[in-house]
Amino acid sequence: MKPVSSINIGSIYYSLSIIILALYYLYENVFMPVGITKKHSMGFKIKNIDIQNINNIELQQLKDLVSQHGVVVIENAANYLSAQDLLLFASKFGELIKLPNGFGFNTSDQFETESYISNITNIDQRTGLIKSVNTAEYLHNDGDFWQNNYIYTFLYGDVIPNIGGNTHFVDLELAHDYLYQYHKTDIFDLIDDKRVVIDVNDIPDFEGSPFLDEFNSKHNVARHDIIDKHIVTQKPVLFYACKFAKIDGFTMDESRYILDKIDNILMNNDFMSYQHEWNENDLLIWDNTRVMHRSMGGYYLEPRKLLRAQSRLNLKS
Ligand SMILES: O=C(O)CCC(=O)C(=O)O
Ligand SMILES: [Fe+2]
Repeated sequence: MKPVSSINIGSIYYSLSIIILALYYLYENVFMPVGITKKHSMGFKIKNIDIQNINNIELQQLKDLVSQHGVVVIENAANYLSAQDLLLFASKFGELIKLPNGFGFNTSDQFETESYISNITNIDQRTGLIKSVNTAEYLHNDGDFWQNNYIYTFLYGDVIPNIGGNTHFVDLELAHDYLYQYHKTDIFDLIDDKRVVIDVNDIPDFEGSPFLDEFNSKHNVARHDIIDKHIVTQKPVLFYACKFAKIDGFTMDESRYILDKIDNILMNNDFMSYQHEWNENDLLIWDNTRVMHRSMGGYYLEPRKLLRAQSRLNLKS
């Protein structure tokens, strides 16, 4: 007869493996819709990387991680990252992108009309007072008005509120797969060969900015395939910019109807989402052709300040 203790250990192992198998089954079959496979998790976390002295090999590894995971989180990126440090880092990925100040966000320098850095904040840069903001609280892709929209955003956590203030991301590869699998006739087939049309002149906060004159002299209205192929992964991805966009060939009402439907699906499917809970000194890097994002608000009058830079990678023609 076996000693009592070995029987117990054996049965504990057995029970544990049953529980693990059951949890895995639940994850794959209940939380993940049938037929959809999660390849990589968004919000892939990296620690201990000296971003101020990054070498070319590490840089390439980071780019690959961003393409695969959509969003990469560098935790405790530095003791403190200044706007200049952030720009230097972002410039190593590609060409820095200048934007008009305004856009609901405060500029780093109130006298500049354009800058490479945006302060995503509710702190009035002149008075220091906190104001209520709800900018960017809907799913969108930064830089959608550029035809060449292969743009990375770099967002650094400077002042983090005690409540709320998370950033929500949606994986556009999984979103594509889900629409294809579960909404083939009512949605996917309607948008399969369609493009969204994005006109920079429609952005209210850019109105009157000299940026527009320069932009209009060099660029046309941007048109993006709604069902696209990612430049690096070569996997199909969804791209609709935001639910307010116009679809080529559809009226504004028709566009709104279909994009609302898609947006609701993306907003209500946790398996394709990642919600980033900010810590001070986090640095997020995301690929705007791979994920959508939005501010989740909910920080009321708690101070919040994130520093943002953008750069365009030079793979797309
Ligand atoms: O405030 C946030 O969480 C996101 C802001 C945003 O959309 C951006 O930085 O592009
Ligand atoms: Fe954004």
